[in-house]
Amino acid sequence: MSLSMTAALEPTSYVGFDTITTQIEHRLLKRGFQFNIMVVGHSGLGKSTLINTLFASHLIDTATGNDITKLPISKTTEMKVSTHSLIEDKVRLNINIIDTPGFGDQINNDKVWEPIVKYIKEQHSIYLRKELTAQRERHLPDTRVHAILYFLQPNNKGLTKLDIAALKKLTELANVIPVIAKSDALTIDERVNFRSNIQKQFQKYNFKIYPYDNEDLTDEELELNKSIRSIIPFAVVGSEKEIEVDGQTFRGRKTRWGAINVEDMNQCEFVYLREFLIRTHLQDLIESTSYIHYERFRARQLIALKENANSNRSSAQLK
Ligand SMILES: Nc1nc2c(ncn2[C@@H]2O[C@H](COP(=O)(O)OP(=O)(O)OP(=O)(O)O)[C@@H](O)[C@H]2O)c(=O)[nH]1
Ligand SMILES: [Mg+2]
Repeated sequence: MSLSMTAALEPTSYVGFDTITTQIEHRLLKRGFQFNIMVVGHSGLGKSTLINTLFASHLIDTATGNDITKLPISKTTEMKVSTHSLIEDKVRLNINIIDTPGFGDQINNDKVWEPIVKYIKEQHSIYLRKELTAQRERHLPDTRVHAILYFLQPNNKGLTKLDIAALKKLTELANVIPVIAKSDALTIDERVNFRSNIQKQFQKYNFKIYPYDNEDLTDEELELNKSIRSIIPFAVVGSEKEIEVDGQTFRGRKTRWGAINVEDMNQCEFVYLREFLIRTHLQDLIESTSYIHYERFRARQLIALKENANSNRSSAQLK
């Protein structure tokens, strides 16, 4: 029997299979979407604050800054996973936020990324075990880390040794999106310069920074990725507070140079980050985690299992 592709026919009367997209949509809407995002970087860079700014909700605790009356000061001291459900229109987004303690606080900062690496691998491993059981659940719960926001200090120099070591590990395991934290500390010119230095370092060390191109993408999507790559790392400013300037209130910060509106594209790149992360690449982040990072983990594990089984068998034969 041979299967041949023929030219597409248009039925003579309406059949209705064009509703399949709506049918899929209904099913997906019912189930909701799962997105797992992790923040990593040096201590006190506004990691927890940015997450709250991003989802416009107070999801996790942050340091309270000067306001020591509001104890306890919520510096992140251990890895914390919090689960939230947000609703917009008919879409339910379940978010797991993995907040990690800042680097640089420990006496020995040699391997501070190890618990983070361990967490990411563990989620892959949990998923794989679920996948390999004889009676699989219909929808496996997904805790795999879909995006890591990596915070760089606005030091106007470049990556620290710790950043280099951590980024090397993390970019091999997950989708890493670096941001320049607290960029209100830099002038616009300084940001441009700093970014270009960092981009050169990324190239030098050959870090695979998200987004990735692939053959499924259209020309427009490739073009979009290219323009995103040119502004990575995004220079962001986070704030949970509304401030009032000249009768206008907005989410922002007061700085030495005046007030910064985090939503204003001319003042910081927070809006670009949100656009990219949530409005254009949310699905791609989830898919690339599964197809690239998890797949690599899965292949390695299964090969190792097989080799183990083979060597057990041959040692049994030797006995
Ligand atoms: N100037 C400035 N301050 C910020 C920014 N984002 C957060 N902050 C402030 O920086 C302090 C630390 O913020 P957090 O969000 O707790 O920082 P973190 O990175 O989670 O800190 P650790 O959990 O201790 O690593 C708080 O006082 C924030 O208000 C920013 O973009 N610019
Ligand atoms: Mg924190």
